[in-house]
Amino acid sequence: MEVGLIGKPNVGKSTLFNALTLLNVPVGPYPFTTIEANKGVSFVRFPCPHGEKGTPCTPGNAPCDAGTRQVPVHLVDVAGLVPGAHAGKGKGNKFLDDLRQADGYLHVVDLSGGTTPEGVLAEPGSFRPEEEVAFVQEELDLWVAGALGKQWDKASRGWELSGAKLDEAIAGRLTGMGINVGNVQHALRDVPLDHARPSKWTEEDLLHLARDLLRIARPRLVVANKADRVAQEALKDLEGKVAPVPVRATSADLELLLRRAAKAGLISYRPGEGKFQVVEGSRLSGGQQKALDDVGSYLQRWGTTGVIEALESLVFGAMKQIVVFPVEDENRWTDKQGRVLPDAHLVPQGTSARQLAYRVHTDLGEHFVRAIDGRTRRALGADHPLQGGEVLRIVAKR
Ligand SMILES: Nc1nc2c(ncn2[C@@H]2O[C@H](COP(=O)(O)OP(=O)(O)OP(=O)(O)O)[C@@H](O)[C@H]2O)c(=O)[nH]1
Ligand SMILES: [Mg+2]
Repeated sequence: MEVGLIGKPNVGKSTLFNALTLLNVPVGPYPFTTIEANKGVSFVRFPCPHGEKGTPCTPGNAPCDAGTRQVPVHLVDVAGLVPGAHAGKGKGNKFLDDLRQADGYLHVVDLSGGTTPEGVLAEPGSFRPEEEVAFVQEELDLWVAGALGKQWDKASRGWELSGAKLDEAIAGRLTGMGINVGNVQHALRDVPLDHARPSKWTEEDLLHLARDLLRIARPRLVVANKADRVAQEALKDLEGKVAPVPVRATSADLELLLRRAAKAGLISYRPGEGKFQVVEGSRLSGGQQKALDDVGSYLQRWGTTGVIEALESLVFGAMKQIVVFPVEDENRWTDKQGRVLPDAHLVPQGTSARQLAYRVHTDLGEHFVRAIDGRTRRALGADHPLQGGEVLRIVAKR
């Protein structure tokens, strides 16, 4: 699972990336600091079921922090996107190529309105964040419409003559973007078009279809960043204008500061908490003390920095992912080596037991016999839809 950080230049995508991964990629107060995409791993939180067993867990892929599993999510931070990017403006299509693998987007905007559409710093309040939401989305729509409509007349007449399946033919044009037949079928149901005569579809029709395909295949959440520079009314206003797309206010700058101070041992702080404590005996410089005071007053106004909540709302809300715990011993909840609850997997809601088996290992999927619920010990069939937090053993023929 990969999440793409998208948005116009200079809104704080790389700062957010650093805050979420604790990596150290360059950030700067001007457009196009990032050109080559940055990749890293972040975490979303999920309660660990080890307490039910009364034994500590032995995490492999997802560390357990005081009963909370940190489930990994891959992030990609790409170059900023300016109006006309789909046609090559700014860094053009480059960022689009880097986004092909992303399953969902955190769309970062400057809530303070202090950057031009090209990402040049301006007076706060001089630009409207909802306009960024609209133009960035439009660029993505045009990108997909471009791929969809390549030599459309010739191709669509060919399908009509050969009687090709429309959904498969269209999906075939978009596989490089990770859009599948199921997504196309869904979009074809939504958008009223004459399925027997695709050669009659207009450019506008193709744009509609592209727009719908992106909504289906790429859930997104608007990250209203630089919230430390504005009052809360700005968030309410933006929410009203971009609904039903979910919005979260963040200060990536302050979250980065907190996480780095915690890593340096100066403060104790857990991402997502509305407070931090200076570690006894840490010697803070005047500058550090002032920075932490500023964070404190921000937290009083906003509650938290909003950063981890933004990622979690995207993953668990918009992208509808759940966490499951495959084990090899349904009684002890261990793998073959005796490790307790070794793995936590993120899978889409509705994933079946057999689909999970395939994710763990192709062999396990192919030789799937049944699954066993680790709590009730009941057998679960191949089509059983997994539940969030489920602990289960997959039984396969040897
Ligand atoms: N006040 C404030 N400034 C921020 C925040 N997040 C980022 N910035 C600042 O915004 C500027 C741009 O940050 P970057 O992370 O480089 O932005 P970007 O979107 O990756 O920019 P490009 O790579 O050029 O597209 C830097 O000066 C950051 O310190 C925030 O939450 N609050
Ligand atoms: Mg950047």
